Amino acid sequence: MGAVSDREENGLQLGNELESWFNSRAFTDKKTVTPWGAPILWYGTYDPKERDEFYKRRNTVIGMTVFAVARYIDRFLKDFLETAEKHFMRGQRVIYYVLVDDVSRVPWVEMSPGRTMTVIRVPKYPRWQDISMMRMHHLSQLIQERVRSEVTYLFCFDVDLLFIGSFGPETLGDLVGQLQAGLYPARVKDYTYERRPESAAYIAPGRGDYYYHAALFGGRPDHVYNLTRACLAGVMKDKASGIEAVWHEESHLNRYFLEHKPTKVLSPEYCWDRTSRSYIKYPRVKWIPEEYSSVREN
Ligand code: UD2
Repeated sequence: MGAVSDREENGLQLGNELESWFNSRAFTDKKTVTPWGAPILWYGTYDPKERDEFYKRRNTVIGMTVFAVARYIDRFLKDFLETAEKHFMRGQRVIYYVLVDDVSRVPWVEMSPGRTMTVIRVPKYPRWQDISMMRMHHLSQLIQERVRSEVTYLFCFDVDLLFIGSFGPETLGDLVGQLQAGLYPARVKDYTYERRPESAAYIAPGRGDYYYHAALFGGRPDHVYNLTRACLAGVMKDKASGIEAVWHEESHLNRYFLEHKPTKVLSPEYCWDRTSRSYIKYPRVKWIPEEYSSVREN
């Protein structure tokens, strides 16, 4: 699909580009760079003013997808969108792609100038597991049909989240993964990867870098497209083999990121599970406490 990476676009190497606004030496008590040289973003690793200057010079449009199917529309969507309007890419051009099974129940949310919302109808699968996993199918279709020609970067979010702090353009990159708060830091052997070799999401013991969270991922549309296609292929292969990965599409996402390393990694501050930890200084998004019995239909 011929993407131009951040590095190629700027004519710079990753390290050089980051030196302009990313400080990899900000902390000694937490990792700021992955073993393959991608930045791990924490509050304090960048200067927001320099970051804003850096992105102002680019004509960037940021897309964001969120699915709300069945009871998730009434329970989560309004708060999610209202808090995103306060904190997600403030001052940037944003297109929200809201995927729902009932268009008539999408709440009205006032948008700031330069920000628009598009509502797309998706089917309601009978099982919540399929509602969650088949997002990979609908995402890949949406990227192919319109997102590729409409935005520069795309983020894909779960809906049972609230934005509580600035989620800004420092997070933009070719392929962006999020460290799952509950498994950071953790030993590789404790990551909850799919361990059954029959599954397409299988990761062998001893392998793995981090445990990534499927509640949020992103990148340039063509990279996100490749990710969604690969995860969907894994889900469908598993269905044909009569197996379902332990953490559904999240297991397939972890397998994908093992083989296609993210170029930018978001620390647990960017999707926080509300547990108090000394290294969480500035949470940006928090999960709403689980209410599975009241929101899931099976
Ligand atoms: C976790 C992950 C999620 C996914 C899932 C797979 C978190 C915060 N999220 O979510 O990314 O990997 O595990 O097991 O840990 N949805 C609906 N209607 C439904 C069911 C799901 O709209 O009836 C959508 C909605 O956008 C929701 C997402 O699918 O946020 C994931 O479902 P979930 O939040 O119920 O699953 P959860 O919290 O176990």
